[in-house]
Amino acid sequence: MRLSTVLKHAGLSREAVDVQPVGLDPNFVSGGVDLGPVRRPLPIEKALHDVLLAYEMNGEPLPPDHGFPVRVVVPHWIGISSIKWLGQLEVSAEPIFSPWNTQFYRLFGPTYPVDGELVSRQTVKSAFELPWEATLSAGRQTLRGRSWSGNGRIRRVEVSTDGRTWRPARAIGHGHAWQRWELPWHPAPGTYTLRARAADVAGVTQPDTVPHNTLGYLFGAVVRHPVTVV
Ligand SMILES: Nc1nc2c(c(=O)[nH]1)N[C@H]1C(S)=C(S)[C@@H](COP(=O)(O)O)O[C@H]1N2
Ligand SMILES: [Mo]
Repeated sequence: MRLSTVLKHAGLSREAVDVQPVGLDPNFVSGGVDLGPVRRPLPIEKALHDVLLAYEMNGEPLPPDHGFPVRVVVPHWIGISSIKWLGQLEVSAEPIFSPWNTQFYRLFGPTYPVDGELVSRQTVKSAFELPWEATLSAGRQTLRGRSWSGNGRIRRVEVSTDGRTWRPARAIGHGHAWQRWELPWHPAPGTYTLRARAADVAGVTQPDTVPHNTLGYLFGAVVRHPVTVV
C-alpha cells in the first residue's frame, strides 16, 4: 500500500515537511547510551511520491526478518530508510532529527562538511557473481554479475579483465532492482583483476575512486575483483 494513501486517510496537513517511521524493535543502545527506537525521517515529497508500506510478500504475510507486521519500502534510497517492524509514523511541520540522520548515515571525512552530508539515494554499483579471490579454470568461462543504481535502471555495463580494455556485457532480462549481465571470457592460467562499471538512466557512471568517508557509506567506485585462473 502507498504511504501517501495512509497519510491522506490520517488527515495529512499541508504544513507537513517530514514523516518519521519508528520501528518496534528494542531501543538502540550505543556505548551505554539509549538512543531510542530505530527511526529516520523522510521528506514529505519523497514520502508522498513512491514510498510503500509492505505487509505481504509473494501473497504471504511479511516474514519477521523482513519487518512483520509492516515495513516501509523506500525505492532508490539506502537501507536504513526502509524501517522494519513499523510501529508509528510521526508527521511534523518542522524538520525531524534522530541519531539516524544526524550521527549515522552521513558522510564524514576530509572532503565533507564538518557536520557531515546526509545520505539518502544509493549510488551506482556493480558486482561479479564470484567468490572474493575466485579460482576459475582456464578456457571457456562466462563471467556473470549484477549492477544497480539509486537513479533507476542500468543502461550499460562494461567489463575489463586486463585493467586497460573494456568490453560491453550482455544484459540478462530487464532488471528493475538490479540488472543481471554476462560476458564470455577465455582466460589463460594466471592472476587477474576483474573490473565492472555500469551507467544508469541518468547517465551516472562508476568512477575509479571515491572520496573516503569515515563510516564507509555509498562506495560506488569500480571494484577490483581478484581472480586466479589455473
Ligand atoms: N526497525 C528497524 N528497521 C530497520 C533497521 C533496524 O535496525 N530496525 N535496519 C535498517 C537497515 S540499516 C537496513 S540495511 C535494512 C535491512 O533490511 P533487510 O533486513 O530487509 O535486508 O533495514 C533497515 N530497517
Ligand atoms: Mo544498513
